[in-house]
Amino acid sequence: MGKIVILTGAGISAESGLGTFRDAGGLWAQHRIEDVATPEGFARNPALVHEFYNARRVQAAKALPNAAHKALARLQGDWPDEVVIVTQNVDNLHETGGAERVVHMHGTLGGALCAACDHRWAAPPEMAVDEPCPVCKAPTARPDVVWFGEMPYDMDTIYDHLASASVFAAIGTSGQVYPAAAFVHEARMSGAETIELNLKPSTGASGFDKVVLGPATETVPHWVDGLLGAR
Ligand code: BJW
Repeated sequence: MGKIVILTGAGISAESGLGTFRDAGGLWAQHRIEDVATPEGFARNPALVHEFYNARRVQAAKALPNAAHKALARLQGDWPDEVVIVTQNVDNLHETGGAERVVHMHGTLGGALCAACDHRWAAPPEMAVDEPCPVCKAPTARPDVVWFGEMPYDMDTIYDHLASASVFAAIGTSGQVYPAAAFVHEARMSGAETIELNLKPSTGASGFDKVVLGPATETVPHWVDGLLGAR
């Protein structure tokens, strides 16, 4: 059997109505990355960055988990060994879909972070410029998400899991953002079987043992059924 490590990206939430970043008409077609997803952009224009994340927080709060999120939760509950879900997504659809342990390597829309003292707290639905940190009172509250140039969260834990994985799956991610894009190589070096599930082959598709194409709401439940049926 063995441990299964699953990396998810924006594609798994696309059929829940949340936009991806790099697909046609995606978030990066509407906003400049440098303006809304870097610490420098936040320093230049915090109002714009809060506006971007406030809108996404409202949209994410209305979204419902889809069949792919629910299938992964079922796998986590029924697989006899550990199933680790590492998501790059800042929504909470894995959790509302029933998953119990989720590593949010790029943070969450539900979190606020003090840029001065690193204190974290639950974000209000709308964050505002100059909102004070509840602990140090500095007016430096920001969304608790990981921007370009910042260190993603829980990297030591993730690399430990990759080193002991029997199966590694990447679902709905373009493979264009590091370090997540390199997880498949880490897992392969540890002897894991690797599989990509995506609408179309990602940038790193040739690095996987197997690639399954189609919408996540179809491919993921089918893949999970196969794993659980083969036990
Ligand atoms: C479907 C579907 C359906 C659609 N069914 N599928 C030069 C070389 C290498 C690296 C670097 C470099 N220069 C700079 C870097 C590092 C940089 C980086 O990677 N830059 C690249 C642009 C080159 N990375 C960083 O800065 C990271 N930090 C870092 O590296 O720290 C140092 C370090 C070193 C070593 C170890 C550890 C650390 C931080 C990256 C932070 C990314 N932040 C964002 C914003 C987060 C908050 C937010 O949500 O706003 O994270 S950017 C954005 O991209 C977001 C996503 O999580 C991330 C990945 O996107 P994702 O999920 O793959 O979405 P898309 O849109 O790209 O793809 C969607 C996919 O779904 C597609 O494949 C579709 O086909 C598919 N799809 N519908 C199935 N229905």
